[in-house]
Amino acid sequence: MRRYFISDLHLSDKRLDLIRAFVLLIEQIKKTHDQPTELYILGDFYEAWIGDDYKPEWNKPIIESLVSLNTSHIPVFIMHGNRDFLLGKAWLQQTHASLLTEHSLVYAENQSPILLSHGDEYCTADVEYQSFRAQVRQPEWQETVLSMPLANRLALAEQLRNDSKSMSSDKANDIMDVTETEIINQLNRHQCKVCIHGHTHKPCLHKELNYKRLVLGDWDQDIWVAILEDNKLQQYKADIKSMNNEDDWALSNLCKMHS
Ligand code: OKV
Ligand code: MN
Repeated sequence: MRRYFISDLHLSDKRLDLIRAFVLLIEQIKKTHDQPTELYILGDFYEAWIGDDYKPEWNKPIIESLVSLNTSHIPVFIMHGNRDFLLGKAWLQQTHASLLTEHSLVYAENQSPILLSHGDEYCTADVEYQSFRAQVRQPEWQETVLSMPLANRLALAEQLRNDSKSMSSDKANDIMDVTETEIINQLNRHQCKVCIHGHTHKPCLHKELNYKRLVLGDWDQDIWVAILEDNKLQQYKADIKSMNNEDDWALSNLCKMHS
């Protein structure tokens, strides 16, 4: 069994190079499909998803790639992040992806389960953010927003994005990171020894005494992908320029981040 984990791609029309990199990655996942394979997207797949009725041209290759995985019998699982919490049933139906809840477990062979999350729920030191998060995750708030015209939603998302940019420049770096004890609590609650999340844009494999925490990188100058195979979990990266320049970019061009 081979499982791929990606997070924080932030796909949008502003980064067609990232969209191309995603399409190339999917092509490679299909080409090397020699055993049961799954793809896990741990949130913030899009830079800002404003509703499933938003159907921009740039999203077509992305949807096609996801559909092609389903056709190739590679299940896709996706989780909401803080920028794409409006991904809904229509999008899931169109892509044939399955929605994962906040704390999902993946059962690797002969191992305790692995805890999956986006990661923002662990940033509890940022009290202001947690209340914002609670608000935008309310079904009533989401219904109100989804009833607005697309143009207004686009503007709202842009405004919130700018609010966040000016706020985060005031916030200390540690406030914006996860609170380790929150993670330990969730690991204990689910009897896991390993977790994978994104969100913080601080890619790393933290090896603690009793557990491991793999933090996926965000897609920007490099793309990041973690692979779980034969009970081994490893994060890889590739630089986006080399991906977009090469005609035949292959998974073998991925570079190990840490062991
Ligand atoms: C994070 C905070 C913004 C605090 C909005 C659709 C919708 C995406 C969005 C884009 C911006 C959140 C989600 C962010 C934290 C803020 C503002 C205040 C207190 C929509 C898709 F609904 F409006 F249509 N946004 N982001 N804030 O940059 O992550 O922490 S954000
Ligand atoms: Mn995030």
